[in-house]
Amino acid sequence: MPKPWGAGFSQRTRFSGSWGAAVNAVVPIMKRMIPEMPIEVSLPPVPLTVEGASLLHQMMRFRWPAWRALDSAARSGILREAEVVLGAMEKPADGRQTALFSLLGHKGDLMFVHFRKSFEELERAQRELARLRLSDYLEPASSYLSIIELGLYESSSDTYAELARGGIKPYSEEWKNGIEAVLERHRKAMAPRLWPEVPGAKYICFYPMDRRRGESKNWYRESMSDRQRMMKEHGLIGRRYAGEVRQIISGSIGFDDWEWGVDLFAEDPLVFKKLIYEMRFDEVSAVYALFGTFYVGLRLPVAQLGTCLSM
Ligand code: 76R
Repeated sequence: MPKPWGAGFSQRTRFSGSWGAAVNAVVPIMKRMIPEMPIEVSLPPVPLTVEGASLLHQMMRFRWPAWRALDSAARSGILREAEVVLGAMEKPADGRQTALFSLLGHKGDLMFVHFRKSFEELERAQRELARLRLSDYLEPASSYLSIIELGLYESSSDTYAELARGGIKPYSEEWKNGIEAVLERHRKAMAPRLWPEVPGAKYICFYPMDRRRGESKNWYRESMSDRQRMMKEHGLIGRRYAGEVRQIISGSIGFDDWEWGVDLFAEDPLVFKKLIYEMRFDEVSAVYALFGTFYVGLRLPVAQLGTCLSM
């Protein structure tokens, strides 16, 4: 009986070295098995990822002149309706939650951050918000669609190498089952990070970003071992801020205009500046990172919406 794929992967001992070492170990076997196939072709360049919550950020401008023109009874009626609906959406329920933020600057006034189980649920959340009378006073300024993603750079090479050692042809049914078994294990182990509540910190910093695909510097042409090394260094810098900042990385390739969304949550906004500044010197940011628009805001509990919009 062959052992089910994924069963042996928890022991990291056999491939505890670098990706390069793993490739060296695999080459002779691969040559014997599929001599016509160069190693770069046979081992996928894409890191394995596991995905969790579907995310929609909606940045809205508030129509102050129209709001101001209402009498106070009309305003409180609209607020009461909004508080009931948004109050229910704000309560975390099994991976579903909508949080409100009051944005600083001209890029928007309010940001709604929806965490849901699927795009279908996100679409419903978007409609629930649009149906509120309060929405007559909200004007979309921007939005961002993504899915929480954990990149498995550390273990992707081990997994690919282990399957290759077993003589399993890349992209075959057996290979796909092997990969799926490994991913399922990771999904279970990482469930709390894949389906988090919106962190309760006072401040949010959200921005989208790309990895550079330039003529001379192109992340997507770098070897797996180089990317793995750079991502490891990135993670080490990040970990120094572990107690001060919560980061949620969401993937948006195929969903939105940038490749990743970065959400940072902290009690002190200065931490955003320090962390992001320090990361600018890290190779993966210094050479390969391109950034979109930054949005910084304060958490706005729904119970305080009325005060925030009071005249
Ligand atoms: O998820 C993990 O904790 C594992 C290690 C890790 C990965 C895989 C990690 C750690 N990140 C990962 C992936 Mn990150 N991160 C950013 C930015 O401003 C910049 O220069 C970059 C924006 C910040 C501030 C940040 C913070 N990270 C990614 C990816 C996906 C890339 C890919 O897969 O190719 C991007 C785009 C990205 C960007 N990262 C951490 C942090 C912090 C604070 C950590 C440590 C978290 C912790 O250990 O608690």
